[in-house]
Amino acid sequence: AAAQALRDTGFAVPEGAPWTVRGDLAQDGRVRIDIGEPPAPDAHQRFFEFRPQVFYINREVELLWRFHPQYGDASSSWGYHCIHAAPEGFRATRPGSPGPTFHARYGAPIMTRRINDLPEIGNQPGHSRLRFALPSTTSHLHNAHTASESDGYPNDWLNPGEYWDHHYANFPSGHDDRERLSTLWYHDHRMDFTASNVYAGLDGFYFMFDQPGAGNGDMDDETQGWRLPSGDYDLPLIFHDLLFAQEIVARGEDEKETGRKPRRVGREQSTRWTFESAQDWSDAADPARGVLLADGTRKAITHVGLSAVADDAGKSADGYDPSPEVVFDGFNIDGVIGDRWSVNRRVQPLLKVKPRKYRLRLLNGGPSRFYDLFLHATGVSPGYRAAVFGPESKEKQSRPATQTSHQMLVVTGDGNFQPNPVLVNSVYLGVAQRVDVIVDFAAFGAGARVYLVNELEQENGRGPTERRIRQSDYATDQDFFDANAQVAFEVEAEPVEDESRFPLFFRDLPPVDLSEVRRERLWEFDYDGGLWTINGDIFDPNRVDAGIEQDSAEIWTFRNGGSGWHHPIHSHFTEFIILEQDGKPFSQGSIQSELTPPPAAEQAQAETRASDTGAAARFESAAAPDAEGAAAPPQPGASGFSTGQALREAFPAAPPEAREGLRRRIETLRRRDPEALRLESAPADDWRALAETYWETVLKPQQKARLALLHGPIADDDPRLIAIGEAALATLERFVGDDGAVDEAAVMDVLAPLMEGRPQDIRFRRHAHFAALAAFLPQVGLRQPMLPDPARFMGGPRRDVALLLPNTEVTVFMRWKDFMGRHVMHCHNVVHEDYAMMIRWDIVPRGKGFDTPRSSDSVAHLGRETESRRRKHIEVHPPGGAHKPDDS
Ligand SMILES: [Cu+2]
Repeated sequence: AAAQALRDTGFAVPEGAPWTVRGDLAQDGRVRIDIGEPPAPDAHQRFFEFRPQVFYINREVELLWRFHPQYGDASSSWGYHCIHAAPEGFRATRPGSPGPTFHARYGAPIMTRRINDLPEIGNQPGHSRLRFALPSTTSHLHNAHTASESDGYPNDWLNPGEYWDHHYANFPSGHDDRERLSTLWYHDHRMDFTASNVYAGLDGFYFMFDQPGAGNGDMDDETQGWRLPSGDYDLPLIFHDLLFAQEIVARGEDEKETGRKPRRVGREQSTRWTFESAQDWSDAADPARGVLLADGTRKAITHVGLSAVADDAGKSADGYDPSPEVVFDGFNIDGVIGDRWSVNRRVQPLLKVKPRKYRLRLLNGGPSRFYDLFLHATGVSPGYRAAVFGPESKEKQSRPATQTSHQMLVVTGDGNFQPNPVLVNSVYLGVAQRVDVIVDFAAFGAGARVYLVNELEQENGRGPTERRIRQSDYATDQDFFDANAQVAFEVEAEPVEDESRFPLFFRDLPPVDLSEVRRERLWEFDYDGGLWTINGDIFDPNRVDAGIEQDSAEIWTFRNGGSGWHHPIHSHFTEFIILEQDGKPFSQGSIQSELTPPPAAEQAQAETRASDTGAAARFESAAAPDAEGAAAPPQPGASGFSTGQALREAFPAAPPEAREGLRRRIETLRRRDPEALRLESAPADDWRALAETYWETVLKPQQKARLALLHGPIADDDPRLIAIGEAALATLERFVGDDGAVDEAAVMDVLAPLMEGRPQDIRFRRHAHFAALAAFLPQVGLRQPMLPDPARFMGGPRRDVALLLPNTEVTVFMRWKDFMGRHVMHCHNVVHEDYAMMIRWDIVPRGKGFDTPRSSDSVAHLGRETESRRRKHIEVHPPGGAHKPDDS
């Protein structure tokens, strides 16, 4: 009857949908569950415009988990048990952590009923064995375009036995296709307990794909659209560092109660294991669990992780070896650092991979550690490095292969497709950041071991030291990998089909339109008396710190008031476009972002070239894709793009204010760093020779590697390679006068067609001129043509986490569309967040915005009563029988 009532209001309830069914779920009869009342359409903004087409029930459960073969059978963890509710019946994933990977699609809205089935806290049997976490939960889908009431607001928490409906409308902000996102993740966001609850296991991936027939795009199918590696070859990898207890007692019970002796298996006794003895988790994972496709079906995909020993803690724990429990120091306000590396909550797993391309979705799940990930390999086939990726310097060429990292092709940063793929040496991840890379394992050859190694030193929760962990500090390469690799891949011999491609273009970023800006705000992040503050205040859900007008944009500046702290800053609901860092402009063409403090040991050396280093590091990676495009225009057959159309889409006529903005940026650059646009140290008759040297030693190997990715092995005299060099040098000649100074008029002349929307007047592909400028100008002024540090990808120009390094500032542009209501901005070192480094901001009607904090009582927006959606569900009762541990 309830379902019929819903249908009468126009809600598309499928026949036999979950809210008409009660009884056993089709999961080997384990769980009988009553899922409560149908969802209430009027509790959701724009429900009828985005009617749910796919229904899930996601239970948060406590379970037994095997972190590592040497750590015993079953530690405690929290995770998810997800059920797809279809007219033809229920299908469930096996409980596990991370939770199931959602394969969502634009155009296919989802309704997920989240049920808190966690045990109560307490010491009695059957109560939670994770003493540090709080079984009170909310769930944030980071950084989806989701209405407030479904967004997992920190105060919208549930207690055990309650449920909450999350409506994921799955449409891009403002219906602008450039706003589309890709790799998202969901995680607990409970006020004051986010760090502990995520650490306990409450997180998972949510992928967004484009709908079939959308033309170009990310289709979840490597025969369509951009043809990225898909299905089995699209691997989610979530990084958590963990700390295990030194002493454990069987299933966390007190010795007093059980009379059993504690068994020591923790940190002191278990030495770090080695990859030589690694268990292959790819074989152990149950292929029939853990992935939810957009149409609600499950597909057999082998993922590491996602597989519990048993769920419903306390009901099925007998017979297991006592195992070390993860521990969490809830009173450490700096941040929590573990000494074991887990990927998908397996400690240093080994995965067997096919000799072909993979898309690796890298996610820093926190709570507090930063990563700088490099790809290393052992047992590589001869000829691999020269033919495919190429050493980026002669210095590296002379080192043993195992001591040279291999490049990765970045496709997304924080879920945003980059305008072009970017070839990088490392991927830097602040907490909550995601970067998707493509790695071709075929290139390494059968039997090769490929390691993803974190080389960023971090000793406490305050942030990384920025010192590189050096391979040469270890007695053997294997010691280095065992100590620092997060995950290892072993390349199998048997060839498989690989229909995936490396596209030349993805989509363009949404434009910055300063005419949309209604307000500018400054947020200063600091520390005060044991709490983390924003503008001097701690989080108060009843105080609204910013009133943002619906359908407007704002410019926010994040300022780090501390000299010893790193803060990865995240704001919900909409992406940042980074305008400036420390007052220096961030151009759309530059991919590298934050200016990284040079390693301490190299500080003195760096100071002598300080004015060049920043610019060089920023622009280095931008040069790779763009300079190549200068001579090798995109092939319509390869990418599906027509060049003219891509250019028209990329450069509509820019409004006068944008043109003015660009002019201002150039002026700012000149004012702040007068050397930036000059070649002062290059004698007029030498600059061309310096440029040629730089081409030969740095850019050419990079371009060769990039061409090789696209077209196969490339010879030194390949005409395409030569053309790139000539085009870049010609561009440089056009911009640089005989005296070595930049001809600003010439630069503006080249920029004009872009700003005025006359793409047909552009001789080279977009950004080619910028790239030549950016790559060459700083370089030819350097005495040493080598970069001090390999190019590192730190997230790109559009993202949802801004890395706020000590004593720095980041200025971003954001726009808010489509929904009203309350959200938060906070530090994503989630320990800092829990110690109050968060603000509430509300989207309010036009004309009702405000600058200074107000009481929430005085803020009118939709007036929806979120309390009304917190319902008690009737009962959940596991059948009682022990659930046998599976092979994992
Ligand atoms: Cu912080």
